[in-house]
Amino acid sequence: MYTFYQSPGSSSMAVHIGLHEVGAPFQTKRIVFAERDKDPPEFRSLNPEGKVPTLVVDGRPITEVAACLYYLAHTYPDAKLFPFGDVEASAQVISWMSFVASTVHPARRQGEDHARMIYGIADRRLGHQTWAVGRYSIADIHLFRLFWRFGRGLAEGTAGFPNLMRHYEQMMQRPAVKKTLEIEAAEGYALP
Ligand SMILES: N[C@@H](CCC(=O)N[C@@H](CS)C(=O)NCC(=O)O)C(=O)O
Repeated sequence: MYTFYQSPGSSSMAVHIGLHEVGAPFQTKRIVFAERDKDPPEFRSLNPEGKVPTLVVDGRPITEVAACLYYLAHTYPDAKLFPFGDVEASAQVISWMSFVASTVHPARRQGEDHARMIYGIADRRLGHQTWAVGRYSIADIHLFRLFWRFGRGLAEGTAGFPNLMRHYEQMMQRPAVKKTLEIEAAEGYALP
């Protein structure tokens, strides 16, 4: 049983989707950004940065969306969330997740114009492919969560990102995504 530190609507949503995709047993501990003094007392020793997601496996924390998703994909290979055995496709998954974490994630804080420019790059990079890398993978989960969040804060809407919109609609059909959104919406999003 994993312990999953999360906050509805935040980066941890990607890992929440991953947990449902693989069917792993987990218990949730919620971090409320508006009440950081109420963080569980053990949280900072597990993740000194104090960020979600933090996934605890046998007492040991895994932090960062990419690492948590990588762990789940490799621990539950039957879920087929990673292109095992294909080195080039594996490198592409890592490339996408690095791009999402280092370039796409921070974009929104630099203003809508900058964010639209970065999401334009992501849109062109995705192109007409159904999934980021040949077939569905953890890269799609990571990309989806950022676009989901981006779309909510946009004054000008998501027009101009046809490939990301198509990807978003495909993701919204997945049972693990539906289940995660249902649970997190019921908890109440605290959008960072
Ligand atoms: N690079 C991290 C980013 C995680 C992150 O920024 N989490 C935010 C929520 S979206 C957080 O926990 N913020 C709380 C804080 O900064 O104190 C990842 O990919 O997991």
